Amino acid sequence: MKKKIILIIPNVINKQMVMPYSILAVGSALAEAGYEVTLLDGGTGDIVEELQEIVSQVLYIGFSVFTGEQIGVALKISKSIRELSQDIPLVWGGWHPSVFPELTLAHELVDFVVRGQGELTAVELAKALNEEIEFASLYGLSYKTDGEFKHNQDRKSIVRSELPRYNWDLIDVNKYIINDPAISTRAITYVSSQGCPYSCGFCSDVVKYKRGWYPMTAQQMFEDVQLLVNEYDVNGILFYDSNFSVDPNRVMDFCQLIVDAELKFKWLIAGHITFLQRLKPEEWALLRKAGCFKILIGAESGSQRILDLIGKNFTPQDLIDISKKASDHDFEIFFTMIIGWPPNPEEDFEMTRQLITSIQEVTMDHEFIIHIYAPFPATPLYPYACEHGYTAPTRLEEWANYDYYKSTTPWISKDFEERVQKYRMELNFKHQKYKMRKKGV
Ligand code: B12
Repeated sequence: MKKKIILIIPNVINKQMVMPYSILAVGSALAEAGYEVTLLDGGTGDIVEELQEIVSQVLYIGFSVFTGEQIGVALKISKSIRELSQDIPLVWGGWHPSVFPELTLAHELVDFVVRGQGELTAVELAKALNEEIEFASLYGLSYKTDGEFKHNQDRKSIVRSELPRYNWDLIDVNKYIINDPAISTRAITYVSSQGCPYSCGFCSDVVKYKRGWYPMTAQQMFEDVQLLVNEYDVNGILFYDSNFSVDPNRVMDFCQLIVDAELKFKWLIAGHITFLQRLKPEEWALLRKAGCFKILIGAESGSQRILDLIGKNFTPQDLIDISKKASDHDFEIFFTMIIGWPPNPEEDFEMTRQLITSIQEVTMDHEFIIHIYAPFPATPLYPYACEHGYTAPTRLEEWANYDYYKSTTPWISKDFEERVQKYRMELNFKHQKYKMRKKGV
C-alpha cells in the first residue's frame, strides 16, 4: 500500500505569497485519512530531483490549477515526472479542470480530473488506487478507460464546517505572512467558505459551485484566526472568500467572538452590497470594533444596462449611497469594476468613469480596480461574448497562454487598453495622494 501523495500548486505568479488553501484543504483531508502528504508551492524548482528518491512510494501527484499560466507550469512539471516514471498517476483538480473536465482529461499528461470540492474525492481516489476499487463509483471524478473518457456523477458540495479543518502542520505558515501596506505588517490570507449564491454573468464560481455556498462556522474560523494571531503573530487577515458575507449572523457571531477574546488584528472581506445595505448602525460598529476596516464589493459598472446584463440587483445610485454610508462608519470600500463589454465598450467605460467621479465627489476614501471583461466558457455570459465574435481556446496548451490581464476579445482595441491603463494609473495616483494628505504626510 502506497501512502505518499504530493500536491502541487504551480504558482508562477504567486509573487505575493498567497497561502495555497486549495492544496492545504485537500492535503488536510488526506492527512486525516492517514496518507503522508507533501505540499509544494511554486514553479518547477527541484520537484523532480526530490522525487527521484521516493518515486516508487508515491501513490499519486495532484495539481491545483487555475485557468492561465499555471496550466503551462503544471504541464512542464508533469512532463518531467512522466520522464522519470510512467506509473505515477497525475491528478488535476481546481478551477480549470472543474470548468473544463473533458478538455483537461484529453491531455496525455492528465490521468484523472477531480471536479468541484476535492477533499472527499481525493481520499476516495487514494483508496481506489491502492485497493483497485472501480473508479466508476467515485463521485466528482473524471478518468480514462480503454481510450474513453468517463465523467462520473457530480459530487455534492458540502459545508466546510463538515470537512476536515486546515492542518497547519502541513505547511510553513510563516512563508505566507507578508508586510502588506494595504493592511498590516504581518498579514495573511484566509478562506472560510466556498461558493456564492449570486450568479454574476462573468464568474466561474457560478459554474463550479452552482450558486451554492459552503461555509465554516463562526467558531471554527475564529479558532483558526486565534491561532494565526497568537502563535504566528499575524496582525492582519485578508479573507479571500468569494463572498464572506452571505450569512450576516455568521459575520456578527465572528465579530463578537473576536471582541470578547480581545483579539487584535485588522481584516478585510469580500462582501455583497445587499449585506452592507441591510446592516444596522450597531452592526457596522461591531464589525469595525472587531477590526474589519475594508470591504471589497463587485460594483462592476456605472452602466445600468451592463449591471442588468451581468445580473446585478443594484443601481449605480445604490453604489454612491453605500459609499457614503461606509465612509460615515469609517470603512473603506474596494470597488472592483469590469469594463469593455460588447458591443459598445466605449459607452460603459465612460459611464463607469462617471460613476467613479460621482463617488469621489462624495468621498475619496474608497479604491477602485478596473478589469477588462475576459469571457470564461460555461459562465452565463459566455454565449453573449461568442455572439459578439469571441472565440475561446480549445486546447490545454492554448489556455496556458490565456492572460487575464491582456484583452483577448475582438471588440477591444489596443488604444482602448492603453487608455484604460492610463486611467488606472490616474486613479491610483489620486487615491495615494489623498491617503497621504489624510495621514498628514
Ligand atoms: C487565492 C487566489 C489567487 C491567488 C493564488 C495563489 C494561491 N496560493 O492560491 C493569486 C492571487 C495568485 C490568484 C491569481 C489569479 N486568480 Co485567483 N483566486 C484566488 C481565490 C481568491 C482563492 C482560492 C482559494 O484558495 N480558495 C479556497 C480553496 C479551499 O478552494 P479551491 O481553490 O476551490 O479548492 C478546492 C477545489 O477547487 C478542489 N481542488 C483544488 N485544487 C485541487 C487539486 C487536487 C489534486 C484536487 C484533488 C482537488 C483540488 O478542492 C479544493 C478544496 O475543496 C479564488 C476565489 C475563491 N474564493 O476561491 C480566486 C480565483 C481562483 N482566481 C481567479 C482568477 C481569474 C485569477 C487570476 C487569473 C486573475 C485575478 N483577478 O486574480 C490570477 C491568475 C492565476 C493564474 N492563472 O495563475 C478565478 C479563477 C477562474 C478560473 N476559471 O480559473 C477565481 C475563482 C476568482 C473568480 N471568481 O474569478 N488567485
